Amino acid sequence: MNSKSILAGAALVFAATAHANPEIVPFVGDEETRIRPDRVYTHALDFGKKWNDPWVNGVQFKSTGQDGANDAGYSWDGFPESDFDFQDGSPLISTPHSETGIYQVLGDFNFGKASGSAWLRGLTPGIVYETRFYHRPFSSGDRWQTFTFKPGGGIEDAKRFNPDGQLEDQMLIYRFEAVNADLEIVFDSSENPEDTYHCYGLVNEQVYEVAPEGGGGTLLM
Ligand SMILES: [Ca+2]
Repeated sequence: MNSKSILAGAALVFAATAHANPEIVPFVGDEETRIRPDRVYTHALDFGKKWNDPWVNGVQFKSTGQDGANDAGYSWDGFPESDFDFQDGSPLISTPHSETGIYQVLGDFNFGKASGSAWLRGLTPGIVYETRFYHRPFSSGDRWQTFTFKPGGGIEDAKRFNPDGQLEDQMLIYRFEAVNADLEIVFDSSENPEDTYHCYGLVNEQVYEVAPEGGGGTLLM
């Protein structure tokens, strides 16, 4: 089987394989966030207190502390507690200076969780979701982190990454089929314990609806 055949097969059987390796993808501005108003978001969270409920591409984020719930019945808890706001005039290193959209999401963050778990709750088993953490470089030093995503069923998918290792904004993307109602994300900053993850904002998007009779479902492109 050549590589194209493997890729095609992977797409067809994704509902059965259920999860993919987390990946880091650079992005520039709202247009590359992959956020779209025609998608279903169980969570669209903005951490930090400077900006209140910002909008990105027609999707409104909910400003929050370490835990909370939204009107759609989804909740979250265990996220970093301390908040930090960039002061007016503080440059965003790599984001276009629109002062709207993802600029606001990246204008404040929570931090201080060196280790331990956070959860996105209320998911529907059998539905495939994509969680995306949005972050930006904060300094020129190292900020090595490892996130381990645990959607249930003993599945653990880890990604080691350094948000400060480049001059570009990045997304940490994890696609998975929900096994339980909760996605657990284990934070680990032990490589740089003084430089914990800066949690700016995230979404959890429904990307693939699995048919109840195993008929393949509907891929939402
Ligand atoms: Ca934020």
